[in-house]
Amino acid sequence: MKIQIVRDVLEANDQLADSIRGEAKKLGFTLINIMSSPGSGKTSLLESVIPELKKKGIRLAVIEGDITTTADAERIAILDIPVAQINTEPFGGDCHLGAEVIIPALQKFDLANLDLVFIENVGNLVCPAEFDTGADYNFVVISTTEGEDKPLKYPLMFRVCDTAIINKIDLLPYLDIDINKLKKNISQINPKINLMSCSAKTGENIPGIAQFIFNLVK
Ligand SMILES: Nc1nc2c(ncn2[C@@H]2O[C@H](COP(=O)(O)OP(=O)(O)OP(=O)(O)O)[C@@H](O)[C@H]2O)c(=O)[nH]1
Ligand SMILES: [Mg+2]
Repeated sequence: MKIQIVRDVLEANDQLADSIRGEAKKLGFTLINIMSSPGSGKTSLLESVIPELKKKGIRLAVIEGDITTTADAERIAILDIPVAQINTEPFGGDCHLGAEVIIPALQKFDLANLDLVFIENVGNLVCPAEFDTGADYNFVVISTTEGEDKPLKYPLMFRVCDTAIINKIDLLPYLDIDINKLKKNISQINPKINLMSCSAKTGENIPGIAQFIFNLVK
């Protein structure tokens, strides 16, 4: 008898993540995983970008990941799209979403009739970067209030992401941050990353970000 040993948790996660990407390809939907520190504006970005995507005819749904509460899911449900909440507290309060929790969340949706599913990961700039969710694209949101040095101090997040969105640019007049230095630090960690900036509050550059996401949809 041959016994297969799964070498580690990350290897098991990677296998599940690949199966999610295979299913998304087969069914024809795109999966985008949005990560950031707590409070950088992931939900706010979704709230501003989703109406634009709906206007373009995109059929979408959102998976919300939080340690506890359904607060973000309730904010998204107002936009009249399907939303599934994952709370990690019942299984140890994980600070990230692994592929094994994305699978049952996806099963709550009518996937054959969706073009795009967003994952809002647990607010954390470290752990979510280590676990492949099965997403086709990974986005990091970083707000102007976090300082220029975060890409250098938390490099893995910026390495695994295809796209970085600098949010809260409406606050620039009130902050000491040098946005060009922040952009330079992001590009230093990942020269290939797509770099955009916006204000989810005022709507500045939101149409451009919606168009960018529209172009990623299969
Ligand atoms: N001034 C300003 N405030 C913003 C902007 N985007 C979000 N906020 C505020 O920042 C706070 C956090 O925003 P959320 O969208 O809840 O952030 P989040 O990343 O989803 O937070 P978690 O899910 O808890 O990690 C809220 O008070 C928002 O109103 C922005 O562009 N400008
Ligand atoms: Mg949120």
